[in-house]
Amino acid sequence: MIKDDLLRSMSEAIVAGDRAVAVSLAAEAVRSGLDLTEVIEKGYVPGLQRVGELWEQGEYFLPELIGSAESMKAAMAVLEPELRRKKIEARTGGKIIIGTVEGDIHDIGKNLVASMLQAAGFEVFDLGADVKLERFIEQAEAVGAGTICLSALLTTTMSNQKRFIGLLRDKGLRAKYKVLVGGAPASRKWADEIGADGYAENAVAAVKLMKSLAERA
Ligand code: B12
Repeated sequence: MIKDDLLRSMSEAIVAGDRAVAVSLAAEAVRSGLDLTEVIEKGYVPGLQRVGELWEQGEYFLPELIGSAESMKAAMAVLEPELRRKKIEARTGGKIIIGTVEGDIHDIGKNLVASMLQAAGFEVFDLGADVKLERFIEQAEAVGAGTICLSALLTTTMSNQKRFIGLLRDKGLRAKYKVLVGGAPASRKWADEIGADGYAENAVAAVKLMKSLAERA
Protein backbone atom coordinates (compact mmCIF):
# COMPACT_ATOMS: atom_id res chain seq x y z
CA MET A 1 0.00 0.00 0.00
CA ILE A 2 1.37 3.46 -0.75
CA LYS A 3 2.08 5.61 2.26
CA ASP A 4 -0.81 8.07 1.99
CA ASP A 5 -3.31 5.22 1.57
CA LEU A 6 -1.78 3.46 4.55
CA LEU A 7 -2.07 6.58 6.72
CA ARG A 8 -5.68 7.11 5.64
CA SER A 9 -6.54 3.45 6.34
CA MET A 10 -5.03 3.74 9.81
CA SER A 11 -7.21 6.70 10.57
CA GLU A 12 -10.26 4.86 9.22
CA ALA A 13 -9.49 1.76 11.29
CA ILE A 14 -9.48 3.89 14.46
CA VAL A 15 -12.72 5.62 13.52
CA ALA A 16 -14.31 2.21 12.82
CA GLY A 17 -12.86 0.76 16.02
CA ASP A 18 -11.45 -2.08 13.91
CA ARG A 19 -8.72 -3.48 16.10
CA ALA A 20 -7.59 -6.22 13.70
CA VAL A 21 -7.09 -3.80 10.81
CA ALA A 22 -5.40 -1.20 13.06
CA VAL A 23 -2.93 -3.88 14.19
CA SER A 24 -2.23 -5.29 10.73
CA LEU A 25 -1.60 -1.79 9.33
CA ALA A 26 0.83 -1.12 12.18
CA ALA A 27 2.65 -4.34 11.32
CA GLU A 28 2.75 -3.30 7.66
CA ALA A 29 4.26 0.08 8.62
CA VAL A 30 6.97 -1.68 10.64
CA ARG A 31 7.69 -4.13 7.80
CA SER A 32 7.94 -1.28 5.28
CA GLY A 33 10.40 0.61 7.48
CA LEU A 34 8.22 3.74 7.62
CA ASP A 35 8.92 6.59 10.03
CA LEU A 36 6.78 5.39 12.94
CA THR A 37 6.53 8.84 14.49
CA GLU A 38 4.88 10.03 11.29
CA VAL A 39 2.69 6.92 11.18
CA ILE A 40 1.35 7.71 14.66
CA GLU A 41 0.89 11.44 14.23
CA LYS A 42 -0.46 11.41 10.65
CA GLY A 43 -2.16 7.99 10.59
CA TYR A 44 -3.62 7.01 13.93
CA VAL A 45 -3.95 10.31 15.79
CA PRO A 46 -6.17 12.00 13.14
CA GLY A 47 -8.49 8.98 13.48
CA LEU A 48 -8.83 9.61 17.21
CA GLN A 49 -9.38 13.29 16.57
CA ARG A 50 -12.23 12.38 14.22
CA VAL A 51 -13.65 10.07 16.91
CA GLY A 52 -13.59 13.03 19.29
CA GLU A 53 -15.56 15.12 16.79
CA LEU A 54 -18.13 12.36 16.26
CA TRP A 55 -18.55 12.12 20.03
CA GLU A 56 -19.02 15.87 20.27
CA GLN A 57 -21.66 15.74 17.50
CA GLY A 58 -23.52 13.04 19.43
CA GLU A 59 -22.88 10.43 16.71
CA TYR A 60 -20.59 8.29 18.82
CA PHE A 61 -21.26 7.00 22.32
CA LEU A 62 -19.10 5.34 24.93
CA PRO A 63 -18.90 1.88 23.24
CA GLU A 64 -17.55 3.47 20.04
CA LEU A 65 -15.05 5.52 22.05
CA ILE A 66 -13.85 2.43 23.83
CA GLY A 67 -13.58 0.46 20.57
CA SER A 68 -11.47 3.22 19.02
CA ALA A 69 -9.31 3.59 22.12
CA GLU A 70 -8.70 -0.16 22.27
CA SER A 71 -7.77 -0.24 18.57
CA MET A 72 -5.29 2.58 19.14
CA LYS A 73 -3.75 0.76 22.09
CA ALA A 74 -3.45 -2.48 20.11
CA ALA A 75 -1.71 -0.66 17.24
CA MET A 76 0.63 1.07 19.69
CA ALA A 77 1.55 -2.31 21.18
CA VAL A 78 2.93 -3.25 17.74
CA LEU A 79 4.69 0.08 17.16
CA GLU A 80 6.21 0.64 20.61
CA PRO A 81 8.82 -2.16 20.67
CA GLU A 82 9.95 -1.08 17.23
CA LEU A 83 10.17 2.58 18.28
CA ARG A 84 12.35 1.50 21.20
CA ARG A 85 14.50 -0.71 19.00
CA LYS A 86 15.06 2.07 16.51
CA LYS A 87 16.04 4.62 19.11
CA ILE A 88 19.13 6.18 17.68
CA GLU A 89 20.32 8.42 20.43
CA ALA A 90 22.05 7.32 23.61
CA ARG A 91 20.21 7.55 26.91
CA THR A 92 21.59 10.92 27.77
CA GLY A 93 18.37 12.81 28.17
CA GLY A 94 17.81 12.12 31.84
CA LYS A 95 14.97 10.63 33.82
CA ILE A 96 11.35 11.57 33.37
CA ILE A 97 8.28 10.73 35.40
CA ILE A 98 5.04 10.74 33.44
CA GLY A 99 1.42 9.99 34.25
CA THR A 100 -2.18 11.11 33.91
CA VAL A 101 -3.32 13.05 36.95
CA GLU A 102 -5.73 11.70 39.53
CA GLY A 103 -9.38 11.47 38.58
CA ASP A 104 -8.52 11.04 34.90
CA ILE A 105 -8.29 7.67 33.12
CA HIS A 106 -7.37 8.92 29.63
CA ASP A 107 -3.97 7.50 28.81
CA ILE A 108 -3.62 7.23 25.03
CA GLY A 109 -1.93 10.62 24.55
CA LYS A 110 0.19 10.16 27.64
CA ASN A 111 1.31 6.75 26.35
CA LEU A 112 2.28 8.32 23.03
CA VAL A 113 4.32 11.01 24.75
CA ALA A 114 6.00 8.38 26.96
CA SER A 115 6.86 6.15 23.97
CA MET A 116 8.29 9.00 21.94
CA LEU A 117 10.36 10.34 24.82
CA GLN A 118 11.69 6.86 25.41
CA ALA A 119 12.46 6.46 21.72
CA ALA A 120 14.35 9.77 21.88
CA GLY A 121 16.65 8.44 24.57
CA PHE A 122 15.07 9.57 27.82
CA GLU A 123 14.59 7.15 30.68
CA VAL A 124 10.85 7.24 31.21
CA PHE A 125 8.98 6.07 34.29
CA ASP A 126 5.33 5.78 33.35
CA LEU A 127 3.09 5.74 36.41
CA GLY A 128 -0.07 5.09 34.38
CA ALA A 129 -3.37 6.95 34.66
CA ASP A 130 -5.39 8.29 37.61
CA VAL A 131 -2.16 8.86 39.54
CA LYS A 132 -2.28 10.48 42.98
CA LEU A 133 -0.34 13.74 42.96
CA GLU A 134 1.83 12.69 45.91
CA ARG A 135 2.87 9.60 43.98
CA PHE A 136 4.48 11.66 41.21
CA ILE A 137 6.71 13.27 43.82
CA GLU A 138 7.47 10.04 45.69
CA GLN A 139 8.54 8.34 42.46
CA ALA A 140 10.55 11.32 41.23
CA GLU A 141 12.41 11.41 44.53
CA ALA A 142 12.91 7.62 44.47
CA VAL A 143 14.42 7.39 40.98
CA GLY A 144 16.15 10.77 40.89
CA ALA A 145 14.13 12.16 37.99
CA GLY A 146 14.56 15.77 36.91
CA THR A 147 11.31 16.21 35.02
CA ILE A 148 7.69 15.42 35.82
CA CYS A 149 5.15 15.28 32.98
CA LEU A 150 1.47 15.59 33.81
CA SER A 151 -1.27 14.68 31.37
CA ALA A 152 -4.91 15.72 31.82
CA LEU A 153 -7.77 15.32 29.34
CA LEU A 154 -10.67 16.67 31.34
CA THR A 155 -11.34 20.30 32.19
CA THR A 156 -12.15 19.02 35.68
CA THR A 157 -8.80 17.26 36.15
CA MET A 158 -6.52 19.85 34.55
CA SER A 159 -6.84 21.76 37.84
CA ASN A 160 -4.74 18.95 39.32
CA GLN A 161 -1.83 20.17 37.21
CA LYS A 162 -2.10 23.47 39.04
CA ARG A 163 -2.56 21.74 42.41
CA PHE A 164 0.56 19.68 41.72
CA ILE A 165 2.73 22.74 41.32
CA GLY A 166 1.32 24.10 44.60
CA LEU A 167 2.11 20.79 46.26
CA LEU A 168 5.72 20.90 45.04
CA ARG A 169 6.01 24.46 46.41
CA ASP A 170 4.55 23.44 49.78
CA LYS A 171 7.15 20.70 50.02
CA GLY A 172 9.96 23.12 49.11
CA LEU A 173 10.69 21.05 45.98
CA ARG A 174 9.54 23.38 43.18
CA ALA A 175 13.05 24.33 42.07
CA LYS A 176 14.18 20.71 41.99
CA TYR A 177 11.89 19.61 39.14
CA LYS A 178 10.87 20.75 35.69
CA VAL A 179 7.12 20.30 35.33
CA LEU A 180 5.61 19.86 31.87
CA VAL A 181 1.89 19.80 31.25
CA GLY A 182 -0.19 18.57 28.34
CA GLY A 183 -3.46 17.04 27.22
CA ALA A 184 -6.28 18.42 25.08
CA PRO A 185 -7.56 21.14 27.46
CA ALA A 186 -4.06 22.41 28.34
CA SER A 187 -2.36 25.23 26.45
CA ARG A 188 0.73 27.38 26.63
CA LYS A 189 -1.36 30.07 28.32
CA TRP A 190 -2.51 27.55 30.95
CA ALA A 191 1.07 26.39 31.53
CA ASP A 192 2.19 30.01 32.07
CA GLU A 193 -0.76 30.74 34.30
CA ILE A 194 -0.02 27.84 36.67
CA GLY A 195 3.76 28.35 36.58
CA ALA A 196 4.65 25.13 34.73
CA ASP A 197 8.02 24.91 32.97
CA GLY A 198 6.56 23.91 29.63
CA TYR A 199 3.68 22.77 27.47
CA ALA A 200 3.60 20.81 24.23
CA GLU A 201 0.60 20.15 22.04
CA ASN A 202 1.66 16.71 20.86
CA ALA A 203 4.22 13.96 21.38
CA VAL A 204 6.63 15.21 18.73
CA ALA A 205 6.60 18.71 20.24
CA ALA A 206 7.06 17.17 23.71
CA VAL A 207 10.28 15.51 22.55
CA LYS A 208 11.52 18.78 21.06
CA LEU A 209 10.71 20.61 24.27
CA MET A 210 12.43 18.02 26.47
CA LYS A 211 15.53 18.11 24.28
CA SER A 212 15.75 21.89 24.50
CA LEU A 213 15.29 21.79 28.28
CA ALA A 214 17.96 19.08 28.56
CA GLU A 215 20.39 21.17 26.49
CA ARG A 216 19.83 24.19 28.72
CA ALA A 217 20.30 22.17 31.94
C1 B12 B 1 -10.62 8.04 23.80
C2 B12 B 1 -11.43 8.90 24.76
C3 B12 B 1 -11.90 8.27 25.91
C4 B12 B 1 -11.56 6.82 26.30
C5 B12 B 1 -10.16 6.85 26.97
C6 B12 B 1 -9.38 5.57 26.74
C7 B12 B 1 -7.98 5.71 27.22
N1 B12 B 1 -7.45 4.60 27.66
O1 B12 B 1 -7.36 6.76 27.18
C8 B12 B 1 -12.71 6.49 27.30
C9 B12 B 1 -13.87 5.94 26.50
C10 B12 B 1 -12.38 5.53 28.41
C11 B12 B 1 -13.09 7.89 27.78
C12 B12 B 1 -13.72 8.14 28.99
C13 B12 B 1 -14.20 9.39 29.36
N2 B12 B 1 -14.17 10.51 28.64
CO1 B12 B 1 -13.13 10.69 27.04
N3 B12 B 1 -12.43 11.00 25.37
C14 B12 B 1 -11.69 10.29 24.50
C15 B12 B 1 -11.37 11.09 23.22
C16 B12 B 1 -12.36 10.69 22.12
C17 B12 B 1 -9.98 10.97 22.66
C18 B12 B 1 -8.84 11.21 23.65
C19 B12 B 1 -7.56 10.76 23.02
O2 B12 B 1 -7.08 9.68 23.31
N4 B12 B 1 -7.07 11.57 22.06
C20 B12 B 1 -5.91 11.21 21.24
C21 B12 B 1 -4.61 11.56 21.94
C22 B12 B 1 -3.45 11.16 21.03
O3 B12 B 1 -4.60 12.95 22.12
P1 B12 B 1 -4.32 13.63 23.52
O4 B12 B 1 -4.80 12.76 24.62
O5 B12 B 1 -4.79 15.03 23.47
O6 B12 B 1 -2.73 13.62 23.64
C23 B12 B 1 -1.85 14.36 22.81
C24 B12 B 1 -1.58 15.77 23.32
O7 B12 B 1 -2.62 16.31 24.11
C25 B12 B 1 -0.26 15.68 24.03
N5 B12 B 1 -0.21 15.30 25.44
C26 B12 B 1 -1.03 14.50 26.15
N6 B12 B 1 -0.60 14.37 27.41
C27 B12 B 1 0.52 15.10 27.52
C28 B12 B 1 1.35 15.35 28.62
C29 B12 B 1 2.43 16.20 28.47
C30 B12 B 1 3.31 16.48 29.64
C31 B12 B 1 2.70 16.81 27.21
C32 B12 B 1 3.84 17.72 27.07
C33 B12 B 1 1.87 16.56 26.12
C34 B12 B 1 0.79 15.71 26.28
O8 B12 B 1 0.43 14.71 23.28
C35 B12 B 1 -0.50 13.66 22.93
C36 B12 B 1 -0.01 12.94 21.70
O9 B12 B 1 0.06 13.75 20.55
C37 B12 B 1 -11.60 12.57 23.73
C38 B12 B 1 -12.00 13.59 22.65
C39 B12 B 1 -10.91 14.56 22.33
N7 B12 B 1 -11.20 15.38 21.38
O10 B12 B 1 -9.85 14.60 22.96
C40 B12 B 1 -12.69 12.36 24.79
C41 B12 B 1 -12.80 13.37 25.93
C42 B12 B 1 -11.44 13.78 26.46
N8 B12 B 1 -13.53 12.58 27.00
C43 B12 B 1 -14.39 13.27 27.61
C44 B12 B 1 -15.19 12.76 28.67
C45 B12 B 1 -16.25 13.69 29.24
C46 B12 B 1 -15.00 11.46 29.17
C47 B12 B 1 -15.76 10.80 30.34
C48 B12 B 1 -15.99 11.69 31.57
C49 B12 B 1 -17.07 10.26 29.75
C50 B12 B 1 -18.07 9.67 30.71
N9 B12 B 1 -19.17 10.36 30.79
O11 B12 B 1 -17.80 8.67 31.35
C51 B12 B 1 -14.85 9.61 30.68
C52 B12 B 1 -13.70 10.00 31.67
C53 B12 B 1 -13.61 9.23 32.89
C54 B12 B 1 -12.40 9.69 33.71
N10 B12 B 1 -12.59 9.84 34.98
O12 B12 B 1 -11.32 9.93 33.19
C55 B12 B 1 -14.46 14.72 27.13
C56 B12 B 1 -13.81 15.72 28.09
C57 B12 B 1 -14.63 16.99 28.18
C58 B12 B 1 -13.98 17.98 29.05
N11 B12 B 1 -13.94 19.18 28.51
O13 B12 B 1 -13.54 17.76 30.11
C59 B12 B 1 -13.77 14.61 25.72
C60 B12 B 1 -13.03 15.88 25.28
C61 B12 B 1 -14.90 14.28 24.72
C62 B12 B 1 -15.92 15.40 24.61
N12 B12 B 1 -15.78 16.29 23.67
O14 B12 B 1 -16.85 15.48 25.38
N13 B12 B 1 -12.73 8.82 26.91
